[in-house]
Amino acid sequence: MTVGAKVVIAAAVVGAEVTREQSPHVPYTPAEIARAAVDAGRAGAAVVHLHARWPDGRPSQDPRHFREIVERIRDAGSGVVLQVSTGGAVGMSLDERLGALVDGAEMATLNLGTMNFGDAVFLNPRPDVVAVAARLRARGLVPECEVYDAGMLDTLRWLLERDHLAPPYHVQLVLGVPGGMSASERNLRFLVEGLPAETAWSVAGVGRAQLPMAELALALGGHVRVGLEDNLYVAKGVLARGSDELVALAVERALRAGRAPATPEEARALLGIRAAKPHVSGISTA
Ligand code: KMH
Ligand code: ZN
Repeated sequence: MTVGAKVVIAAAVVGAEVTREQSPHVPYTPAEIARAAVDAGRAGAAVVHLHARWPDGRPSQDPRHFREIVERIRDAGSGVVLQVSTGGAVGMSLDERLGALVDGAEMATLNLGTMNFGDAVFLNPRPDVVAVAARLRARGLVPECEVYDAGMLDTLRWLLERDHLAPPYHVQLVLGVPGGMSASERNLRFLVEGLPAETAWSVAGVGRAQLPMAELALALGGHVRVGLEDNLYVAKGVLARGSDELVALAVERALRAGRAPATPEEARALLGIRAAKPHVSGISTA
């Protein structure tokens, strides 16, 4: 790692699993999700990882929801890097999940394997992984490879060897999902050692591991993801009022570690994303 290298802070502002019963601060509507993303950007996030919801909170991969979220973020003047989820929620078909690939997205997730996800199964058979990678390439999106377990790094190498995947790509080490690898220092170090050379990586620790994992990533030269998708609390028993609060804590930790947060433009350069095209609003205010 270059000493003092900038850190890309990503905010996962909603996800598919957390509910308003767990925290009243979970955003549901496109307007709420967009506001959470804009606030996270103001707090120091360079990237926002986006899911959508129906107004009643059910997970949605409906392109209309994603289009509205993207439009609202840009209408608010935010330049954050827009990363959409192709993971969606467990139980969704691959076609449904790919509804998130709307114009304006710059990155999208590529989940590298099937796994238990709590009591459910998150299906990502290898032919589907290859199909998603091809779709992202066709759309010019930078893939963020979601890695939950060590064997998924072998799948990463398999994809690279067969040119299903090529740089630029980014790796998110998601630790602490029940069914995946737990969020421990030993596991993080093991995964980082196993990454292909020159791979940009980040860690997303689930639950109370979020900030400790972020601190470790800062020390090891990685990037960090925080936000309500993975963790609802700023401290034991204290709910975060939004993902921006968690971003602010990550910024504080980053500065303390001598890693200034990257701006969205710096993040685009680090992640190999072409600069975002100028935005012309498509949202009707009527
Ligand atoms: N909701 C999880 C089942 C992604 O965004 O690509 C999958 C997920 C990963 O959140
Ligand atoms: Zn996600």
